[in-house]
Amino acid sequence: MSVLEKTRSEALMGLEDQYGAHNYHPLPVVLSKGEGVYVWDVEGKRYYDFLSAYSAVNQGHCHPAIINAMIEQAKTLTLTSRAFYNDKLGPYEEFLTNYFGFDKMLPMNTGAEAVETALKLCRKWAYEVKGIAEKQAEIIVCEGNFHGRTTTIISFSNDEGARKNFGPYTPGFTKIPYDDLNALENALSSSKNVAGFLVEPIQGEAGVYVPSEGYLAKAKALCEKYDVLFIADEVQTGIARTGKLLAVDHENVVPDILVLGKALSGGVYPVSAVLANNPIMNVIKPGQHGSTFGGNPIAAAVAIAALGVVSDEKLAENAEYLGQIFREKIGEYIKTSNIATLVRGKGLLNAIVINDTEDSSTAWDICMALRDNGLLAKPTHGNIIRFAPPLVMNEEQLLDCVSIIIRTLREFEK
Ligand code: IF1
Repeated sequence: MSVLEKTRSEALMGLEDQYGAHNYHPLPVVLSKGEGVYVWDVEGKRYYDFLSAYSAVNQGHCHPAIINAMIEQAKTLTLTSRAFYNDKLGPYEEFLTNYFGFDKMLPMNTGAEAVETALKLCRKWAYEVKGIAEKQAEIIVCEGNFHGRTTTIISFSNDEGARKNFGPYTPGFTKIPYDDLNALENALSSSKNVAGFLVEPIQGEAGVYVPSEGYLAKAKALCEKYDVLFIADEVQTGIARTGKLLAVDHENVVPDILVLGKALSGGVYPVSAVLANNPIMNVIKPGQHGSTFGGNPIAAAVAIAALGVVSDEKLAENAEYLGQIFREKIGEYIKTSNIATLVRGKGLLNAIVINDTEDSSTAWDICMALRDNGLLAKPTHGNIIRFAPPLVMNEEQLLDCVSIIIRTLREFEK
């Protein structure tokens, strides 16, 4: 790396520092190219990407089938708004609802917008179908949740960083511990006004926290018992990440409302969607919800191509297979390690717990060393590192990555 080139990285980080809001603290690496499981920095150094843009790039960077679909559509028609029909939205809606097995979908752009859509849909259903009295609807959420950054969504977060001084907060949410069926049944039975239960099948931000086996299926059954909508936020866990198309598929759960984002577009374009059956989706009438960009022709073309890649390249099966190997190999290493204490996850959504306190910088320091060794990952807390490579990885690449990770962790053995 020449002195001149090094200055380029620093100059670019300096621009962000000077002209950009300081709402992030990125790992110091400036990327300028991506292909498959790899990204390159401006100095030309290649890395394995073990974040996949928080599980948006499941199909790998710049997948040609998705990029071509986007380019072709971009040359033809980009945006009509929903004031008019366009020739891509209907076929996309048909494709998506068949793909996931629901009557209808509602297209949005970002994950947070899709979560907001699900919450609005749930409340409206509660008043108009379930018969809850005006303004009384409650939605149960879980401690440690992450569902996005809007004022309503952060109202029910318990991450102080995400919440503090952004109030007043939106009422109507009841928080219960995650992975606790007794708490769920208590909350369901103690009020007639419960409209929905919003849950991540695996809590990502909390540190890839996988609930006990059977939790999701039993939670769904409880929701049915109390006539409450089970809302699955699969923005991060969906689209093959955990070794099934959806994480709820591991327990054969069909949510009442399914929330998708991120890898719905392969990370190429902001595309999100909410899926539900007619008795729920039909409560939304013209003028009651929408978005300028939601359902635009580029998004439609990109999402169809992105889901095509998931099926054609059997990404769920690959994630399942490689995830087993990852946890087995890292698990073996952990037996003899005093720096790593635990590996957990499903498919290729995994985390390693580091033997230090939550407020330590050890996980960050390890991520810096991983960067130097050619692999990019990000801590989710001071002592947890998330490992989520693109699902197009092959076994040889995964084993190479495992050896980089173990070699790096060994540098931190005391
Ligand atoms: C950031 C975390 C991941 C999500 C679930 C909705 C959304 C997300 C389950 C909102 C978004 C992101 C956003 C990103 C960090 C990231 C994240 F660490 F914060 F928790 F992935 F693990 N539901 N998750 O995970 O989707 O509006 O962002 O499209 O920088 O905030 P969005």
